[in-house]
Amino acid sequence: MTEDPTPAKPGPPAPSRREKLITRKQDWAREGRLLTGTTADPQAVRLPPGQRLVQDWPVLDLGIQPEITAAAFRLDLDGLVEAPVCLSLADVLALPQQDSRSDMHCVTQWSRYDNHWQGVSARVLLDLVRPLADARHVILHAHDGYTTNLRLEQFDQPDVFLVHRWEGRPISRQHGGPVRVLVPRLYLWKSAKWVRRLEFTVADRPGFWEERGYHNNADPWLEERYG
Ligand SMILES: Nc1nc2c(c(=O)[nH]1)N[C@H]1C(S)=C(S)[C@@H](COP(=O)(O)O)O[C@H]1N2
Ligand SMILES: [Mo]
Repeated sequence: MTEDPTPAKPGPPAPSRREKLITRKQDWAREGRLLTGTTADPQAVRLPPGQRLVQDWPVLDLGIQPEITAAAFRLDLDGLVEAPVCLSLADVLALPQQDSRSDMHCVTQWSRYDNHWQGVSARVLLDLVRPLADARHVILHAHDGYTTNLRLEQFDQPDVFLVHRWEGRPISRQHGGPVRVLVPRLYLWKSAKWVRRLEFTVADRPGFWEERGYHNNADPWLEERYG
């Protein structure tokens, strides 16, 4: 027997972990995974339909976990605002701080109760930059290229924060430290980790998962997982 002298043609490169994760989550959206077909009243039911409680805090992202040092951290708030600002970490810490307790709900099914946060309320940020009358949306941009979109009234809520501490400790790099956004009454993909910019706009602009089959509004009690 002789060996075939022609080397095997190289196939397409194997999909990366990131591509696999994106494909899997797009498949879930197409299949309507986890949908129970029910809704619940958040005043009456703490655990949204189809969710399961966990004790630990899972890590979910696209696999790039940028290291943002305290010295390098900058957050731009700009677009349709009267007073755009670029905040350093010291600037963020010099704004009024608040403690908050809230639950988290991830579209991959886990929910985690009673997280203790410390940070700056979205309302403090709104008072600082003063959105113009035609501002309707806030686009969140992150250091890993991730984006997500909120309506201004979803951002303008008492439990929405720029957070830098969880359970009394600085938020770890894997969970989006030094500073991430927290929007606890929406699925957690709306809470950008490693936030870099909050852009106020007149037009809506679907973010990374919203463009890939995930719901624009993302209310867990209405099972707005996909759409
Ligand atoms: N910058 C950035 N923020 C992100 C993501 C991401 O990939 N990049 N993933 C989102 C998704 S899909 C989820 S479920 C939560 C997970 O946050 P955690 O890893 O702290 O649990 O972060 C959200 N924010
Ligand atoms: Mo997610």
